Amino acid sequence: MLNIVLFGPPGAGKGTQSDKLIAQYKLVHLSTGDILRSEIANGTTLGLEAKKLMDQGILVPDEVVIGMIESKVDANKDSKGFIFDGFPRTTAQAEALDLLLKKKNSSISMMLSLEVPKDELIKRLLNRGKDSGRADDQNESVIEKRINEYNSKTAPLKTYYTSQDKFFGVNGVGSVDEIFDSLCKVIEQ
Ligand code: B4P
Repeated sequence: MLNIVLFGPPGAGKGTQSDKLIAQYKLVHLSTGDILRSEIANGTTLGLEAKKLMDQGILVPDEVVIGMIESKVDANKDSKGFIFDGFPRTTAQAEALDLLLKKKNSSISMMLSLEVPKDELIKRLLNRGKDSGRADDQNESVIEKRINEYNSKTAPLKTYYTSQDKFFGVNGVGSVDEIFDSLCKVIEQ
C-alpha cells in the first residue's frame, strides 16, 4: 500500500495537491477538515461541537478525529492506499495512526511536507475566504491562531517522521503543476 501523509501549515496547498495525487495514484483521500465540514453541514452533534473550535482556529480534540479516521480506513479496506490530508496534526494522532495501520499490516510510506512562508499562507487563505464562506478563512487573527496551533502542536511531527526516515520537504510556492511534479518525483524516487 502507498500511504502518504500530506503535511503543511493551513493554506499550504494540501487539499489542492491531494486532488491531483489521488487521481494520479488511485488513492483514497482522507481529509479530516473535509469530514468535519461535512459533519457541520449535516448539523450533527459532533459537527456543532467541532464548529465552535474550528471557527476560532483551534484544533478539534484528538479522540474525535482519530475515531473519524479509523472508521474511514475500515470502510476502504481494499484501497491501494491513502492520502492523509490534514491528519495527523498532533503526536497523539500520529501514534494512533501508526497503531491503526499496524493492525491492518500496513504503515505510513512517507510524509510529504509543503513548505510555504507565512505571508503567502495568509494571502492565500484570505483570498479563499472571499468566496469559500469559511469563517476560519475570513479573519486574519483566526488565521494567525491556526498558524500558531500548527507551529506549536503540528510542526513537531516533522521530527516524528524524520526519526522514521519518512520525512520529505517540498517547496510549496510556485504553480500548482510545478509543485505536483515535485511531489511525484519524491514518490517515485
Ligand atoms: P483543514 O481543512 O485541514 O484546512 P487547511 O489546513 O486550512 O487547508 P489546506 O491546507 O488543505 O488548504 P489548501 O492549502 O488546499 O483544517 C481546518 C480546521 O479543521 C483546522 O483549523 C482544525 O480546527 C480542524 N481540523 C482538521 N483536521 C484536524 C485534525 N487532524 N485534528 C484537529 N483538528 C483538525 O488551500 C488554501 C488556498 O490556497 C486555496 O484557496 C488554494 O486554491 C490556494 N492554493 C493552493 N495551492 C496554491 C499555489 N500553489 N499557489 C497559490 N495558491 C494556492
